[in-house]
Amino acid sequence: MIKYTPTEFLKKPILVLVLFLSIVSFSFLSSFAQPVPAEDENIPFLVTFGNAGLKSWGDDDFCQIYFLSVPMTQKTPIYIRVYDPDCGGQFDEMYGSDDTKTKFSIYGGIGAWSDKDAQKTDPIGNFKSGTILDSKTFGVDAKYDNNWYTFGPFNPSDGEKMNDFGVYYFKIITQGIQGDDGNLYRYYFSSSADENKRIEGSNAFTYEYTFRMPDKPGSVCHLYPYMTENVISIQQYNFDWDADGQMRIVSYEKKGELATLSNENDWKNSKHLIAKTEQKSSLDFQFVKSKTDAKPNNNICFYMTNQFGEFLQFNAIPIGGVPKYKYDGLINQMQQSEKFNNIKKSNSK
Ligand SMILES: [Ca+2]
Ligand SMILES: [Ca+2]
Ligand SMILES: [Ca+2]
Ligand SMILES: [Ca+2]
Repeated sequence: MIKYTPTEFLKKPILVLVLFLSIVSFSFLSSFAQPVPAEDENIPFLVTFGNAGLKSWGDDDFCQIYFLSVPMTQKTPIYIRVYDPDCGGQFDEMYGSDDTKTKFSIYGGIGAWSDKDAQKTDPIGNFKSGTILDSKTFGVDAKYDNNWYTFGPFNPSDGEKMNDFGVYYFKIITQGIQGDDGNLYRYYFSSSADENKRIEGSNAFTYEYTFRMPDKPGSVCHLYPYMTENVISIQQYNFDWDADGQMRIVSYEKKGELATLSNENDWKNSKHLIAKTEQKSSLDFQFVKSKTDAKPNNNICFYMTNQFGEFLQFNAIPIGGVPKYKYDGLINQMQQSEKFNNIKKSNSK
């Protein structure tokens, strides 16, 4: 038998506690990391085509708009990092010559978000509202192929001040201004210029997603629209799904309510009722890729409105956490206890 001195014995539980706490804090940190799309969404890339692209390739308007919220408590500069901003080389969806130019523009100041035109899904009217802070156009560029470009530093107060929410909002507009190719890219909103470090308490959201589905059959992607307390029904709109499986809604009340699907180069929509118990939480809107007839390179657009026709926000980090169907925990518990009872029975034989 191993014998411990009293101090060694004391150290043991402390070590275990330290280990436990570091695991907990690591998983806490990683779940709050800020890649966009977020890890939980399981979306490999955002996509924006050049404005000469065919809509049947899956981008309806050659424009993607994102907002970044930075808490007022953030005192050090922030950076907006783009992975693979070029269009060519790895990842991108090329047709004919490499002729596509993609413009990334960062906005802050008054109106960046609060202008109503900024909160719509079509790039019309004054959607470039606010103050432009920086902008860069990328074509084919080996330097940024499979690599990061960093915008910034920006002072948090360069964003639009939202006193009610205690945050500053930044807007990132990505537009395909030339060519017909699909630019695939991702963001990371960082507190560091040359590495991906989360900005504590920040989040990112958009009103319309244009993204690439994973190629792997059976993959599930997730979007997390937030249901405010006045939402009693939603209408989901999807474009160019290409008969690539199913879309379903999971929430406290819904175990996988099916949504109406688009096919090639069309929009489809369906209405879904929202119960009181689903308000003030996020929905888990799932895109379930076909297992038997998976479509490669599938790009889709997606947005959602409430019963007033207002566009809903999709948050990279779901507000209130990832929603779960009300009986799922219970079913799990029942299965666990059944397993336990079976083990007990077989042991007692
Ligand atoms: Ca590339
Ligand atoms: Ca081309
Ligand atoms: Ca790219
Ligand atoms: Ca498509």
